[in-house]
Amino acid sequence: MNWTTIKEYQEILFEQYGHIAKITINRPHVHNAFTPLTVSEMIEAFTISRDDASIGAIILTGAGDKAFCSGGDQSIRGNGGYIDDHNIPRLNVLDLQRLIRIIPKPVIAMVKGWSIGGGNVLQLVCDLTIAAENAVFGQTGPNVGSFDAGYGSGYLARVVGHKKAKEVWFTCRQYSAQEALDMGWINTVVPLEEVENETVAWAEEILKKSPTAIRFIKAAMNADTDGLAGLQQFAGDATMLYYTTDEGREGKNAFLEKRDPDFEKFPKFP
Ligand code: S0N
Repeated sequence: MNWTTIKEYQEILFEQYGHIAKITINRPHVHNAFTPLTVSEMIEAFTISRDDASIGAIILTGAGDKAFCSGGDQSIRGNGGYIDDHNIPRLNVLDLQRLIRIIPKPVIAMVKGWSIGGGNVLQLVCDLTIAAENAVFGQTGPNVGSFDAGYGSGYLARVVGHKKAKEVWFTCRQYSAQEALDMGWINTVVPLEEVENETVAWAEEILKKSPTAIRFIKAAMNADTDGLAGLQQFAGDATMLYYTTDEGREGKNAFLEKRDPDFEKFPKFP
């Protein structure tokens, strides 16, 4: 597959193939553990992908075949978060989790090897997960003095059920790709050498569908899980759509033309 670079970064790769963007955590020497810089670079790449109308789907993955991501880089974990170049402790991966949830395009995790800790929460918040046969999933928080009590726990419980989610966190066991598939944690498992073709095939299949329909389905499912914040996202999508209608434009035009709006002409659908 011929990926072309969209922008150069220090700790990620950001590439495009057709209408698909691929964001790759590029720290294979630490199983793609992330730093505040890795995360801020991912946030920028996701934001560029969101704004670029030519991009319809985004793949998130890790460099090499050994790991998707092993979570926060423990070597720079300080008091209150992961320490950045300005000596500020950050947990900015939480902002990235939210961005992946609200970006109105499908985000697909392509998992090879370890998907562990905060890395595994990243694959969880992606809309779909395509795993290679060598993928291993698990949380380590209670072993290493951390925990993700947000999406990492509550949303995991929605996805795999409360009993399994508690098992995952209480025991810190590691699960094979097949076990994760059986739990409904991921979408499919394929041989390692096929995982990229398979992930691109899924993205291309979705790209043939109505982008507005996909946008609303994603927002609706997230609204169900995210409460008022999810509803705000869904409502914003509805407003965007309303702005494209004659009825929506009539209100703005009437204001600018200093006249009363004429809404009577618009149909009152059942
Ligand atoms: C993935 C594991 C199981 C792989 O084991 P394996 O194959 O034996 O490889 P290793 O020899 O262990 O690793 C190879 C090299 O990579 C380094 N390394 C691996 N993971 C990390 C990491 N996370 N940080 C820093 N370095 C890492 C190894 O040290 C080794 O280097 P060398 O060769 O130089 O010795 C195994 O590696 C493993 O268990 N890794 C640690 C997994 C882990 O505990 N991750 C952190 C979990 N917590 C989070 O991710 C928190 C996320 C977060 O930000 C957050 C979000 C919301 C709320 C709270 C938090 C929070 O911070 O708490």
